[in-house]
Amino acid sequence: MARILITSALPYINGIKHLGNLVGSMLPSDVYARFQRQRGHDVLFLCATDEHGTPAELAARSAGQTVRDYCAEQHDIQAKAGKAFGLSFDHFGRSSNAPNHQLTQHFAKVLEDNGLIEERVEKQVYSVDDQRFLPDRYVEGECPNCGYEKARGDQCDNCGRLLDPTDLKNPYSAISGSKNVELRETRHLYLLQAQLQDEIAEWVEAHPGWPQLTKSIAKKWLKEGLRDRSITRDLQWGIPVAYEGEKRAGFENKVFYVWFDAPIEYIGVTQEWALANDDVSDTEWKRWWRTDKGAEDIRYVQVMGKDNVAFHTVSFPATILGSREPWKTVDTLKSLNWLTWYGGKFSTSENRGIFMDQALELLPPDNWRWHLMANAPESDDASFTLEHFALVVNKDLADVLGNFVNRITRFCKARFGEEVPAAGEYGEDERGLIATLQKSVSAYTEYMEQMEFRKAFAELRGIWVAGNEYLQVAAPWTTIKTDEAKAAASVRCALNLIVLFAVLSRPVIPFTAEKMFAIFGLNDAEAGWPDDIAAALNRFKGGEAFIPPDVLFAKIEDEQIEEWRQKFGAED
Ligand code: B3M
Ligand code: ZN
Repeated sequence: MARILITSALPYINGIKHLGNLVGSMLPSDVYARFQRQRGHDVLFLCATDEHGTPAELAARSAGQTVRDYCAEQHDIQAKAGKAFGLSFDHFGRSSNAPNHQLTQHFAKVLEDNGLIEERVEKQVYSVDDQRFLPDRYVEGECPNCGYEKARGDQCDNCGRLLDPTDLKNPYSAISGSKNVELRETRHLYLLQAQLQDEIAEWVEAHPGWPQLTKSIAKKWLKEGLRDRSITRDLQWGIPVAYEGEKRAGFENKVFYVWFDAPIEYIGVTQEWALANDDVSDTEWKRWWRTDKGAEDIRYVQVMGKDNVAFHTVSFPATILGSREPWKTVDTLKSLNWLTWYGGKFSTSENRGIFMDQALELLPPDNWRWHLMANAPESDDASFTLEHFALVVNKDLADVLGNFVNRITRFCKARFGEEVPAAGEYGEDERGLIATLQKSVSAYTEYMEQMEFRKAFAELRGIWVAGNEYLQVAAPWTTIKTDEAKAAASVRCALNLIVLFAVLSRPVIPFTAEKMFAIFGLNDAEAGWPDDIAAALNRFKGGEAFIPPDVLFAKIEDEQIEEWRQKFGAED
């Protein structure tokens, strides 16, 4: 049994997440965590809301709430949506909670002790009318790259270029719209990343097994050369620049930059999890994070969208390695491309795309989970369309899996009663099926281990199809006329297949798996992972009671697609 720590990138607090965010980190990490738990490993799966920075302040302002209330409310909304989607976090924390404050201040202190932090005076945009500095998104203006007029201080939404607020032409305040802005000197802490270049390059080299996308992004940043970066901001909301309770002189009105504290929350949420389990000893969370306290044999897996990779392969390692303390670093870093909405951006303000809460008003979570994972944006960006979604749900879930389960349970009930039939022996057809499944289950398992989700779920779909093909050939509805024992054996085999399918499908469609187990009065929590397919298909020997389920998956009709297209801004 291995110990596996899994973290999903932390969803930002400024509103409920869309399907693209979901499949970018939270859902694939959940599927993987569920898989590894079923394999019998000791899994700790964590996530939290990322709550600091200017987007949180701006969103709170436009909602007419204090940022503290706004974050508390949005955290609960996201926690509830995650739960409804079956995201099986062992804890869902908040980057604004106390553990992250202590840890972030601790890291800054040791980095400074190690000579890796320096105060520098720089020029920042200051709004005379608002009487404050305008960091990051608090300032907007014309993009120096493409000329877009509403570029934000940290990034241009039109061309994607990362910006510094001082780069903008004709800048104005995002708070008041005032153009009465000027450059003023302000003091900030800089993390001297350039000094860590070789060390981080070496650390990246030590992970040859990272997926291609992860490696290429890390290498691109290293090649450009690491630049020292400012880790403080002139803001109120955030983690105060203080060491051991004392605010740092000259930094009373400043906080740490959100991208400095957000990854540290991976450690913070581990403490939150321990505290939520009444563990105040500091031993348990350290067993997952400190290599001098039992974490040396942890396998640490991070999952994130591609835009977050640089922060996890370069910036966060700079914090961790620069601390010169024995912290655990990531072993496997799975990154995903974008899921687009009909080739474009999901957008709340422009009403384009489906968000997590809306999705669940339309259909149960497993429909989304299956489609998103079976079509995950792994090798490239992928476009979500309602037409393709309906096609996949109708074919894979309704016609293949759902139909198999309904057909065989109903047939058995009608001809043999609500009990697994005991008569007959497995023959040629069953042996052939077992041999086929033995191969495809091991391929499926291997792809899941590698977190190659598209390939894994193509394999799983193939397993369901093999079940249908078996039933087509064994045709108990025909054989029953001439050889009742043979028909009984194939019905028994097919009923056993339902449980095998439930076990294998559970990481991706847990709610449906639970229903499939319930057909036989089984508890899904006892699901392990099958090594021996012959044994799995001999689980029920006959006499076990069952209850045919209601239809597992309803088909999506054309009228529904049309209605949703209108409602969610679909365009070809
Ligand atoms: N909050 C993802 C985003 O909003 C960002 C991830 C933080 S992971 C430490 O783009
Ligand atoms: Zn631009």
